[in-house]
Amino acid sequence: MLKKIVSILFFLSSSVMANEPKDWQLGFQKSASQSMTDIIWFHDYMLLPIITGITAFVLFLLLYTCVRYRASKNKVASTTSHNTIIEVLWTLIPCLILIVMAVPSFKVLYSQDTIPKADVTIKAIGYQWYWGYEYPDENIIFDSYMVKDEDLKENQPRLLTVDNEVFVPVNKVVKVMITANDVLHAWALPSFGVKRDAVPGRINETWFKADRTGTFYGQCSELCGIKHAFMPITVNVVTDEEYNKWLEKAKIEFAKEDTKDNIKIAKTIMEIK
Ligand SMILES: [Cu+2]
Repeated sequence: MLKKIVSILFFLSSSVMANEPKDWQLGFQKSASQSMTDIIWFHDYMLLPIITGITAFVLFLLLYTCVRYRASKNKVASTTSHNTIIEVLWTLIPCLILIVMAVPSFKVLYSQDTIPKADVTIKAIGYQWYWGYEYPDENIIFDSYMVKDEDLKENQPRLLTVDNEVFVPVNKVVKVMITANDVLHAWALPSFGVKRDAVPGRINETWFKADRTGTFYGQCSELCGIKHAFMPITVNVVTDEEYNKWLEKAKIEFAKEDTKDNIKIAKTIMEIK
């Protein structure tokens, strides 16, 4: 029994440090961006206290009514049907609570919606059932498939590991353009506080600025078909140096083939002009 409790406590405490979901986890994954830090603050210090307060208050009212107005003590039922003061209060107080909640909520919403000048731009394309990535400024394009259970290496999490991972530099604004090629998907990364629908024929944009290095895991978050659960997202946040090294390698390995043609076309257009 003691062993079980210790192991649960261990899971709960270790889950706080993880960049991936853990067994027995409660609450959010540890934040890796200002946006997620704000979301966690909003949840922990605003929503939770309000929800707890309202639940406790309603529970108290129910219990009080059950005891105070029980049938054995109230042979003749009250015929009261209106009370102006109470009706005004139960309209006004919830309104005030909503207004108080709206302030930090809109702050987070707007900060997510306003994309600062991007240092790195990546494009994520949802397919049934994997993600395709492009670095439009770097001429890089690759597909990212989930690694099957039998091919997993040590310490690689099941259902979250991919063959080709996304690399981004730490403390840099990363703009993510998100679209899909077949059905609706959603590109979501809990630690960055990012989740946007991938819609065919349309480009959605979001951004994040990771404030620490590490490997971060996310999943497709829009039910997209039979293998919806098997198109994970892996993002490696690395130092500038490591990122540049990766870029060099990736530009060769994942080069978009038509570069030369594009340059030729561009030159021809310039000449005509
Ligand atoms: Cu999907």
